[in-house]
Amino acid sequence: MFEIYVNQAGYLPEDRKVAVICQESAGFTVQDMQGNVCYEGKWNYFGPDALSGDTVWQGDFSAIKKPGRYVLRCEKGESATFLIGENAYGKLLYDVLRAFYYLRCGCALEKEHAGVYTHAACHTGIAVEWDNPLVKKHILGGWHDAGDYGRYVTPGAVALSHLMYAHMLYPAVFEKLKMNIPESGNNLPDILNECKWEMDWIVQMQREDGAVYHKHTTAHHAPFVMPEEDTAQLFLLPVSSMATADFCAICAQGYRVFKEYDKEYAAKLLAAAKKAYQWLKENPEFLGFKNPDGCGTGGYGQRDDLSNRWWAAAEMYTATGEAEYLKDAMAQFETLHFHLSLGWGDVAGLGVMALMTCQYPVSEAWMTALKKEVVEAAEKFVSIADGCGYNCAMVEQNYGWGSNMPLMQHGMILALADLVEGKGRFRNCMLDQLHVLMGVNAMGISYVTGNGDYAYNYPHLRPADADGIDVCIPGMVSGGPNRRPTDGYAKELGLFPEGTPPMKCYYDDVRCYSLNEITIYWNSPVVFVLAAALNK
Ligand code: 9MR
Ligand code: ZN
Repeated sequence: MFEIYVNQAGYLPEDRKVAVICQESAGFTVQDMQGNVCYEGKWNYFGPDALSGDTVWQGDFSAIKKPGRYVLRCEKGESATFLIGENAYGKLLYDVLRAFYYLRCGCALEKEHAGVYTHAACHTGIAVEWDNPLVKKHILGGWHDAGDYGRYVTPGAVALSHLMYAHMLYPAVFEKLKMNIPESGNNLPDILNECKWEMDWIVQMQREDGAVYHKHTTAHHAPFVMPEEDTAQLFLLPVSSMATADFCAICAQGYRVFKEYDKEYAAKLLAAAKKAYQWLKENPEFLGFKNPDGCGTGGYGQRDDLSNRWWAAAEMYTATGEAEYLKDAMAQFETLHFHLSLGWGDVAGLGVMALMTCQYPVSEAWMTALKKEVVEAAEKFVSIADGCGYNCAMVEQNYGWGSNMPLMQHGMILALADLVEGKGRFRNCMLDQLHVLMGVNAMGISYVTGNGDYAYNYPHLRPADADGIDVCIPGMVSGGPNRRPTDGYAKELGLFPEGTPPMKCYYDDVRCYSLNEITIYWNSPVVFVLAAALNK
């Protein structure tokens, strides 16, 4: 634990750089690894900060632009070391993107690509329908969702969408990025190779009639064993309208992305999307999802499917330019309680991203209104961040299960606002959210494994525990602080006495799934924000 908090990955040379300390100190120096003083700075008193419970001083060292590895020091202590340079986020981006490779299901992870984190092929059995075991389907692939081994359609579609939009909006960042995955060197950028792994799984989740199974899991979460040892019967859980709508949206988006590289594959995705859309039209009522008796894997239930249907319509229009989809999208939009949300449940923000990238005509008044939503949300985040000693754009309610998701989604929205406006006025605030994730937070911790001198290391992630290797697989993003942990251990351990500030409701322990699990949709927005940061 360090006394001075910095982004433990580092900073791009031209960006703002602000460290935090929570005790009074005369001033600080920035030193290189030889101990040479490169800069002397002063702490500026920020004052008491509500959500961390800390009294905060900030120290600006933006003046240092020379590439190198540095550390901050003062008479009260020091910071983690960090990089300044164009490549400050190189390892981080590589690791958070490669996390998806480590989560691949249905194949072995070989030494050549996985290093020490190998395992044999997993979840290769034949799945049966939960309600009718006579219906059997051999579905293979996808990413494990999280600390558990399930494959779920709605979160899978959302993570895919974040990654594919990162590539679509910031292609230069990924052009030459080689990920050392089995497909590296073919004609696709590696980020799309990784996406294809999930896409190939998701298309198998569609039923003959166009509807889409909600999830592909065992009846209960496996014990903490390696994935290939989780050999319990696999099930296809009932179809839901959310899964069908998200499936439709992601296949339509996939069509746009893959048609540049593989027309046949893209056409297959569009056909699947159309079939799902047809089912949605014929089944306009909400078909939600609740775990049936005897099933205990993740629920991913929702109260309605309005945002999912709107995302689907928006992606279908953007993919095809057919007027009927736009008409549907506009009608769906009217029924929504619109939130610019990019999560596994409310996906309305992804519909906005579809229309923002649409080549076909969309009414100017409507586009103006949608863009205004983005810019106003970003302005709100700036004002929240200005009121926080850590420059964090989060309110108390955001500190729930997986709080690093709103943190990074706010970063995504700040990036989108800059795309909409083209003035760059939200860049600092967007980067601040990344800095929070990477160490400028009340725990002084990096929430990405293997990245930073003081990074968390014990996620609730089955293989990371079962492999017997103490150093965790790198690039895994923790769910992060949760002011109302629901797992037994957090309670049993008496971790957070009444009044613990939300930003401090965190503990690095494998047992604490409501504080320290990982998921694909907590990693994917980090990839997006990093791409925005690097796209200059
Ligand atoms: O990420 C989900 C979080 O927003 C919910 O509050 C929580 C409880 O319903 O579930 C989380 O999702 C979990 C999923 O159900 C199963 N795989 C692991 C997910 C992360 O903990
Ligand atoms: Zn598996």
